[in-house]
Amino acid sequence: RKEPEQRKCMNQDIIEKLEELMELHKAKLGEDDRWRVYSYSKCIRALRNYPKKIKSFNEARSITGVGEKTARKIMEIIETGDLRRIGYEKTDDVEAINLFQGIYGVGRQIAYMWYTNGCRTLDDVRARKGGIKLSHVQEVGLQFHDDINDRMPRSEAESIFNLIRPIALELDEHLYIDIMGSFRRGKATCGDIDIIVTRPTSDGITHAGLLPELLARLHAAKILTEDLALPDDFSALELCYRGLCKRPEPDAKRRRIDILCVPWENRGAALLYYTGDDIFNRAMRMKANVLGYSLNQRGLYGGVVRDPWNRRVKISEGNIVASETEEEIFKILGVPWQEPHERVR
Ligand code: DCP
Ligand code: MG
Ligand code: MN
Repeated sequence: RKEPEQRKCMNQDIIEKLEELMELHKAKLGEDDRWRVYSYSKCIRALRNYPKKIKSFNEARSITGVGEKTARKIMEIIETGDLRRIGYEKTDDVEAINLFQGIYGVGRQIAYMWYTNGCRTLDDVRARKGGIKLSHVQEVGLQFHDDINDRMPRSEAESIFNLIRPIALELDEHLYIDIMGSFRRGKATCGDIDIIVTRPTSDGITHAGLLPELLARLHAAKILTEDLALPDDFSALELCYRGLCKRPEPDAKRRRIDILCVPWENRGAALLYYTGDDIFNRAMRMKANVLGYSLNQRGLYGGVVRDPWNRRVKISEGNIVASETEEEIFKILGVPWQEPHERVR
């Protein structure tokens, strides 16, 4: 469902084959498959950054992250244009499991279980072959499988947003609402619509209570059609909704929609997080960590104390040093400002 990669590199043919193989291992459950996915992803990253077309085994082997077995695979791709291993790994379990994992709400474990119960196709799942049971979310995911796996043109995301915005502003004319994600990055197609909602607090009113009322109105307007995930606790400060929506035309497709409702003072960090892309976010978080900060969708935190034995564990959360604007966060991290469309890997 990800936007196809535009950027080409010197070893694109090799990367594509290794990615195909990696995807096959991703579908499997074994400990060794997990390890292979990790090692192929490292190798693919190294190949992306390698500036020359690889010509020999020794050259491939000299790249950090490329082991002996991978170097042999690289040579096979160079010499034959193919990788036989892909064929061996493409067993029917992998195909069925990949298919089932394409259903919203279905992970690897469930997909595997359905396979074990004899399901091979979506129709098998629809027929509940093997006596399998589906959660409500999986049922919705199955019913709208094709719609959900289709990316929408940017114009459709915009037109749905233009239906939502007036309804939101009618609820509270002071609220701030905008589209984030791939749309804000200027992509031609969007996998879903990511909406952020917040509200200035200068008159003493906050964003609290906005989301449930907005959801009720969007349901009443028949724009929201199915809920996939509601916040566990509507009194939390930061709320995230996932669902399906559609335009009013009878033949309109269901589209995935995410709505994030955040406190006004966290809006900059939320905008930054929700604009992405995910790889850019990872780079920003890493940069923050290196400088002794910690970055999440709520803000940039300073004075974080980490457990020296396990750097992932924070002994002290620290305190927010920036969260109101994206600009401040870039500035403190010493990262030159990047427009949303530039925020890609
Ligand atoms: N995000 C992230 N890490 C994740 C998931 C999301 O940092 N694991 C952030 C960055 C994403 C943004 O949230 O850009 C929106 O998430 P989406 O999954 O909707 O991704 P995009 O909007 O970027 O792409 P798509 O067009 O496929 O929806
Ligand atoms: Mg998105
Ligand atoms: Mn999303």
